[in-house]
Amino acid sequence: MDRRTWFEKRTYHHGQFADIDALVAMKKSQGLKVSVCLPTLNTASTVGETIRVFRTELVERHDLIDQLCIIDSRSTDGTIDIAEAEGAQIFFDDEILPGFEPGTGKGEALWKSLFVLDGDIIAWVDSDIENIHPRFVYGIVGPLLADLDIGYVKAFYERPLKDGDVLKPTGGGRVTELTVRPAFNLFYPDLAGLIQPLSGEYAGRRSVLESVPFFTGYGVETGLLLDIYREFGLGCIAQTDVEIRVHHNQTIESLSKMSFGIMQTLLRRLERDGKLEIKTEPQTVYNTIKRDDGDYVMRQSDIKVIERPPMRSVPEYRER
Ligand SMILES: Nc1nc2c(ncn2[C@@H]2O[C@H](COP(=O)(O)OP(=O)(O)O)[C@@H](O)[C@H]2O)c(=O)[nH]1
Ligand SMILES: [Mg+2]
Repeated sequence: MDRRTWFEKRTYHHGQFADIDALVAMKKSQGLKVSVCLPTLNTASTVGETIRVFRTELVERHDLIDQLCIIDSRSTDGTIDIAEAEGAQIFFDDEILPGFEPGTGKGEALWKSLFVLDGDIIAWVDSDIENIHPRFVYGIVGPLLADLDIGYVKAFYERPLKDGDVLKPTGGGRVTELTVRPAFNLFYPDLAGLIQPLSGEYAGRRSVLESVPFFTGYGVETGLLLDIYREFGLGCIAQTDVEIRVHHNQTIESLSKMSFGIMQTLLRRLERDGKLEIKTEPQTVYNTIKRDDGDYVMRQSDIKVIERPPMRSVPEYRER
């Protein structure tokens, strides 16, 4: 499928899937189960409402979600108690597959969650969304139920940027525009039609998700796109407009670190895909410079992205 055709055929709007009972009927006739999992790390102010909305609308009122859970990395702000009180199942990534060298960050949590989730269709939704709505789930699950050729669906939206108390309509998604989109245009132009390649809301068939590696940290979204594209082709990927998403905008320093992890992912894939030869091992120590009382100080942190193997190659998973 060429990229223009892809853009026309594989770009949806959440409104096309708003008849949730019709989705439930498709789910049942196909004999599928849907798991929704929220990665959580200190998102106490938003996780409760997210679970409540999904539970009341998509578990109780309509039978779309069969498993609703969080995958947590030891939140300390009450996230876990709130999630439990709202009825979510709780998983901790550090308790899953303890035989692997420890990894960190969002990608580690998602990969581990694949080990414990039951669904044939799995949707991950960020837990820091401030304008949560059921469309963040049915918008990305809908295309998978409606079209068997689709294996992976990403949400896209406008990204407002909070500036103090002012909410500017655009300007969010800075890492997308400054790192991932330029890189895709340079080396993977087929993927340039993805409107929000880094969106944190995506759903996939287990058969697809268990076949690809996962990168730890913030490299996970970029890695999944590149690997699903390579293994299954552009036609397997779709995107759904879920309109506006408001979340916690990170500082430019945090985004700089995020970009560092994503660039590690991109470089590894460029090399594997024969697009670039890297002659030195990329460094994983990130130096940031801070202004402290009129002086500049240099700080170091280690941001190492690890590539986790496809889940279906893990013996414990196959046993399960
Ligand atoms: N379990 C887990 N979740 C994480 C971790 N890091 C981030 N998250 C969650 O992943 C989602 C996206 O992370 P966030 O920092 O908001 O990234 P951004 O939206 O790209 O700025 C949020 O719901 C976070 O709570 C982690 O180390 N472990
Ligand atoms: Mg966020």
